[in-house]
Amino acid sequence: MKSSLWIRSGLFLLFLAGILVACAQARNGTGPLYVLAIARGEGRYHYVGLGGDIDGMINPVLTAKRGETVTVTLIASGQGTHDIVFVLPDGKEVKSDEVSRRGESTSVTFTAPDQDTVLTYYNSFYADEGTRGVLLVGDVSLEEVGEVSPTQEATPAALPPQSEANLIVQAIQKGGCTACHVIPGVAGAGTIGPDLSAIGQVVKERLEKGEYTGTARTVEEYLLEAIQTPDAFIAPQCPTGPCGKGVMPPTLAQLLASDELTAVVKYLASLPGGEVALVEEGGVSEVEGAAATEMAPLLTEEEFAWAKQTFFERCAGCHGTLRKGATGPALTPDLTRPKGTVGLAAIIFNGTTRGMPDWGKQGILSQEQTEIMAKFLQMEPPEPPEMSLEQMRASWQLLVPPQERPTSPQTQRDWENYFIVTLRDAGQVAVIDGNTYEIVNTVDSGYAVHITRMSASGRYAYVIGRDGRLAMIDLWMEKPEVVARVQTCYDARSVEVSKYEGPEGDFRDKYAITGCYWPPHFVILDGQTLEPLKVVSSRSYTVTDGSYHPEPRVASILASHYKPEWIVNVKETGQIWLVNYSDPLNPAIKMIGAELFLHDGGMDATHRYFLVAANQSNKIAVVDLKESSLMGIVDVGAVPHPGRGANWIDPEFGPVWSTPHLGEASVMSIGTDPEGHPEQAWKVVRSVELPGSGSLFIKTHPKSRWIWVDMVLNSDPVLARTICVIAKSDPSKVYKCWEVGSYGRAVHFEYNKEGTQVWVSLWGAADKPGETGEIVIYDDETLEEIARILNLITPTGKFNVYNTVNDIY
Ligand code: DHE
Repeated sequence: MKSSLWIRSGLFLLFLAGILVACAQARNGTGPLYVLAIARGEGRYHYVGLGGDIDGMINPVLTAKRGETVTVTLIASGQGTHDIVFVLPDGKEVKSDEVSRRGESTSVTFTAPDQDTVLTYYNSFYADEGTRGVLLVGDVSLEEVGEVSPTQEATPAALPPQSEANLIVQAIQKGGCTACHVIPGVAGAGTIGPDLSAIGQVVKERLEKGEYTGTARTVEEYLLEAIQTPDAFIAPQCPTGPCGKGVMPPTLAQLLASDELTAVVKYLASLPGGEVALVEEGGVSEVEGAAATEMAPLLTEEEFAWAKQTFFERCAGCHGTLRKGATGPALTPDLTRPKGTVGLAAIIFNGTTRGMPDWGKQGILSQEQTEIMAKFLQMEPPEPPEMSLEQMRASWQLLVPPQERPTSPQTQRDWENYFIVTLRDAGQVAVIDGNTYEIVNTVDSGYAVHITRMSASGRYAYVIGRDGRLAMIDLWMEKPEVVARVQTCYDARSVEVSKYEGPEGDFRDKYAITGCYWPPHFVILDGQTLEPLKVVSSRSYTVTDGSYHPEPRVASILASHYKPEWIVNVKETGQIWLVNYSDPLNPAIKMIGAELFLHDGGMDATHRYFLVAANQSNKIAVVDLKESSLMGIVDVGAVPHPGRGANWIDPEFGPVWSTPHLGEASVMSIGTDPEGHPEQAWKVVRSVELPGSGSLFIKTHPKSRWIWVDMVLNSDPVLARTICVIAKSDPSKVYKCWEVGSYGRAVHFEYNKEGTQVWVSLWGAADKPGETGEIVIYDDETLEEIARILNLITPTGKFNVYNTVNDIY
């Protein structure tokens, strides 16, 4: 299975190379063994080093001691016929066999001369194209190359110059700069920060016109300041609107050595114009990029298995299991290979301001692991398996059948004021008494629990893990326990229940539904037992150009109060499905075309309208649940992320629903009252600036004076643990911001049943005793801290029973 998959995905070459590199390692002591592959870039062939110090280098410089046995193995790419020829000092040549078929290999072995010298190697089929390099024997250095033999004269120009050009490209890739910017000569074209194609000229004009307000006097000083203290001056225009504070990571300068920093500044100052020199003289970045598009780096089987699992657990949520992108950008090899291992690893390590977590800085992935992941991302994505209804049934466990459960609440506690708190990295949820703050029970649920929703009566809590495992907890028990379990997919984010009661029937506590990322489907379950009843694929065609999408993931699901319907948001096709559950084995589905990348959303205060973020499209789609129709699509800021949003009455514009953003530092409010305030309906009526971007959640309560908002994914650790409140009476600005703790990230809010207290999670690290995480409880009236529930393992989402049942937010 594995080898056929590899061959299908074109990885046979890597497999072969892996064996050869392994052989090379096994031969240590008998002299160097180098592995070179053939790659094509800029319309020419090149040798590319595989493994060791020459990994990824174009026409690498090889070295050997005097008299050592040198073995060089060549692997064909499947295009053209190739060989490798070494020219000895006496003019004789050591020539390999020809190779042409993809993965075919040949080796040459010879004894290095017993003198300091330089040997040229070249490809006899493409000698004129610069497919050549050198082997340095003994103590000879690269600078001495050039006068040894006529064949070697041409060599230095074809080498990857250890020159400034190389340094610049590598430094820019190390900083992951092209993840956010366009920088000529370096692969990648980010659209978060300004396009730097002419930055030298732009800065010059900016300094002359007096637009600039920092302390720099020259273009170089300006650029250095922009890297070292990015917020000293904010450039006016970014590709998606005005540039924001706190977006460019201040840590970049620490990542670069001083010579790298100087080279990058000098290069940027030379733009436009300097880029020609970079590409032509160095010839490195484009060549490397082009070569890399045909060659993926190597991973051992163990590294591959680790990367595959880690990607699934940590990355697939945003980038898609097949890496076709959604909340995060697509990561298919055509896009990742030009960025190269260094560039990708830098992004993985440092994160980006558009919400990519800084896995390295957080200590979750080591430098070495980020590099393995960077290499994995340049390979074809392995396709995970499907899951049938029969397989789901096989996983189903009815631990306590309905007839054996209590018929009335067995607890004296106010169970409707329980909070079900996700303990993300423990794979558990804590049931916490909202009156006493006692942990009533901690129950095992799925891996990296995502959300909890309550049955319409509130009695049952349904907890979904990222691994698609669903656990159902009976809150009427003295000590709430899991009464049923099932796995409906391998990767899930959403669960909801049937809430409708009306002329079409009473469906309360009858059904549940899970929404899956992989396989892309939703599953209808018996709400009392979790028996899987029906699976429906979400594979379909996009609303934009009608193209087929193989992995349209099911994002948020909400239960309508108007009809026996679930609102199922299909991310990559941009369709909002209204799924009628009155006949769950034969569900009628109304497909409403909305916008690509639907993610999370909630209802307006009347529960008639549903607002959902099409996050990478920077839009909010609005559906009328009474009329089952699309009301509009509203342009908002970069990457809206409302959670379920926040409903409140704006003093000027009436009822509004608000969303913060991942990609910009703002909270935007949309009018939701088409009858009372028709002018404002489905338009952004207000935008409030936050101290930073990276916000995931917002919350309020009808009784509250405040709107609470986090900045959990901000790359600045202080902002990431800071929360802010906006006063409803003066919503033009943030009223107050403060740090929730001295470590971790502050994330997600929930009110108690009375609407008088706000719970905030401080999301720590599971392996840091004392800093694993806590819940901080505030008095909503005074904003004073009331209590802390300490030593919880990575608490994230919290769901109050009463508020979740009644959609209060
Ligand atoms: Fe979530 C809601 C998906 C990352 C905590 N998250 C949702 C929903 C979706 C979703 C589709 C809406 C469910 C619904 O209403 O039916 N989340 C995703 C992702 O794809 C993403 C971006 C990446 C991933 O790999 O999962 C992601 N989410 C996170 C986190 O990193 C958070 C902060 C911590 C965690 O659990 O990993 C996180 N998501 C939450 C929470 C909610 C949520 C707390 C529910 C908010 C609410 O109040 O309803």
